[in-house]
Amino acid sequence: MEERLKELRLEALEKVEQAADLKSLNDIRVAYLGKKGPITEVLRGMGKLSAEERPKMGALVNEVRAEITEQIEKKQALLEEEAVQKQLESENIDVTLPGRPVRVGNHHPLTKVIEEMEDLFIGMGYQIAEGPEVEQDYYNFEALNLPKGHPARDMQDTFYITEEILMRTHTSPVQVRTMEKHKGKGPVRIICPGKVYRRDNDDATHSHQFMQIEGLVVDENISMADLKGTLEVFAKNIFGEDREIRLRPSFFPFTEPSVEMDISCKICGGEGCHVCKGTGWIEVLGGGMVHPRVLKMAGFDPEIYTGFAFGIGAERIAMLKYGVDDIRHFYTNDIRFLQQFSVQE
Ligand code: 2NL
Repeated sequence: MEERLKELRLEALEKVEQAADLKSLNDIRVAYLGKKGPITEVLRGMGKLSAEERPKMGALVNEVRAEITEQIEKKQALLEEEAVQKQLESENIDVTLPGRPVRVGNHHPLTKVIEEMEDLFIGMGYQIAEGPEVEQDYYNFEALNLPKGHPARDMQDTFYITEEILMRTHTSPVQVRTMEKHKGKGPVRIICPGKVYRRDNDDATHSHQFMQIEGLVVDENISMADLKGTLEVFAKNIFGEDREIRLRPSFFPFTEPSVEMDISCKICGGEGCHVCKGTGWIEVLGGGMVHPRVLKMAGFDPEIYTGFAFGIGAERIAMLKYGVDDIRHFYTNDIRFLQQFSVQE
């Protein structure tokens, strides 16, 4: 019996030693120490022993059982520790790795120049006014001194929806609507940015849809000098303090007198080059003193009030500012083009 116990001890300890995981270790515990195990069996056979042998054998059984239990517990602690270690390793995070970059987009170049111009005019006390892109003939033409049959209506080919409804060809109708709201009382100081539409064939310098910013000031004693000073501030702010401006006489049905403004060419400094076509000057916008008939139709007394207005093509400004040679780049959404206008500036 003693031999059998010693054998069991060796056998069990070796198996415990070799157990690879917690499950097999538990199987060993059940197999050797469980109710149906060999040690319990030995205990049961103790009844057959003599009174002298019984305590001796009892002590040995307890010793063997204690030793196996102890080794199982040690092994269990070891395997548990190993399992934790393994899990920690698999969940290890290298906090020194660089993060995945969050791709930040950027504003469209047209949005950028428009916001820049808005900021400038807001700083000079103007308000921003908006209005419908689908307009009535009256606000787009009639109220701007372009009655039906006027030859100047042919100057702008128009997308008509019905005989009386059209896609606005400029943002002037917003200005007319704003003047009406003022009910003949100044001052009015607004800029109107927005989409406008013309029946044009698209090419490098024409687009059937483009962005315009118009400005309008109506008050007592507004003169051409105010227009010139305002446009000079605009030109130097947007294109640089080193730029000169000049006004040339022009014609628009809604202003009298009318002017066009040029800025000095930065590429050649006035010498003449391909950008300014040899003149040293680049045309950037049109404007003038609001025609008295336009003031009158919008409810202002032209004997008391005068005003100036101007119209700027946002694409033209962006092309000059950023050196873009084809207006279609603004609308074809080539990401390589658009990404060149990201944060750094
Ligand atoms: C251009 C020229 C211009 C205006 C727009 C205007 C508006 C009202 C009254 C009088 Cl309500 N004038 N706007 C005046 C002169 C020129 O635009 O070449 N734009 C791209």
